[in-house]
Amino acid sequence: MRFIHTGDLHLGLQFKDVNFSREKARERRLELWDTFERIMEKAIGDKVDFLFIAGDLFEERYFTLGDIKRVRDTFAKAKDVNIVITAGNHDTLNINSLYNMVDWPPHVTIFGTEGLEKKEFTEKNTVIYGYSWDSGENRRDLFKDFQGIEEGKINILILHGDIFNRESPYLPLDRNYLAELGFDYIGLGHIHKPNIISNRMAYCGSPEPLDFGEKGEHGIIEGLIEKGRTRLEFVPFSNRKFLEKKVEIDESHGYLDIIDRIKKCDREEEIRKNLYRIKLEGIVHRDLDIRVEDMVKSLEDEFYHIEIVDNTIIDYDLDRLEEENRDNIIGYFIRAMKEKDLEDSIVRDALYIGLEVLLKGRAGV
Ligand SMILES: [Mn+2]
Repeated sequence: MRFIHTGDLHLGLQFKDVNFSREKARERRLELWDTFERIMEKAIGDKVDFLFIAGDLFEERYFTLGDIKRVRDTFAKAKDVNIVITAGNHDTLNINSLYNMVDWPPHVTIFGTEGLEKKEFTEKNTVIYGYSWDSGENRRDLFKDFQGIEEGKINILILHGDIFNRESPYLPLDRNYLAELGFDYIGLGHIHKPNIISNRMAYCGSPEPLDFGEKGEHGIIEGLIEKGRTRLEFVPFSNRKFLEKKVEIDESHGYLDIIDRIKKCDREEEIRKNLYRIKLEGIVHRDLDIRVEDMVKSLEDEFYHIEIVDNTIIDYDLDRLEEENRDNIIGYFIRAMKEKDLEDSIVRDALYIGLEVLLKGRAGV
């Protein structure tokens, strides 16, 4: 039995947590749709038996009736794939939800909200257990009446929940307990970082990353269950990646040097495609004013998306500062630090950071 496991697509997301222009947010929303459609095409092309969607397929706050019809029509094309859905906390299933506004084709199964349910797929010799959320928070004990898996069949569990935090308001799950139940595969949603927990359990992660909290590769899980063995593979699938890069500078670098170093933080084709947060680190010459807005403007044509965080510290003119502040705390501080070893980079950093605080305090008086 072959399957694709996805979830946390968040179709319709507004990207309010990301520093996007309206146009870029719109473009990114279209990319979420594109990735959803590519996953469906892959499921059809690979002739998988099942496509599991482990919650947060869409953002109910922003989704429309037209949108859910588009989802239905996309599913309709994959008529030979059993599509199995458990709703999560962003696409909850209840009387008002869009899930209930359309008629789903027979090969689409949406789990109910009354507790853990079992669905049988006789021709695939497979039973699937699942549960859909009906509200935004959830601490249900889904397994209190669980009768155990069915011997001789492939047993699958699909859930949207949290195996990492027992105090989580988002369906806390006991990982060890789940692992001992004997499922051939447990497909999880909710945590957006893809994570193969064991050879029979995985978070698929968001196939298209949604913000700088979701850095690196994102994709889908492909699985094969054969003769009691489960094989899993994470397959990168996203259009773009969120990436964070540190760029080190020192007192010798001018504005153009810094721009140049930022441009070289990654390969050109990557820079044109991905979403970057650049962290400037190190010591900057005292005459150089780092204005990140200006730098972003200078780099906008090269990068698809760039944000710059300035973590640099200023290289002060120590002799002049000491002279000007002979009788106050700034002067005492410089002298005290000079008595330690200023060649030592830790001492120097401490000096510069301390001076920044002291000089800012003075400016505020
Ligand atoms: Mn989610």
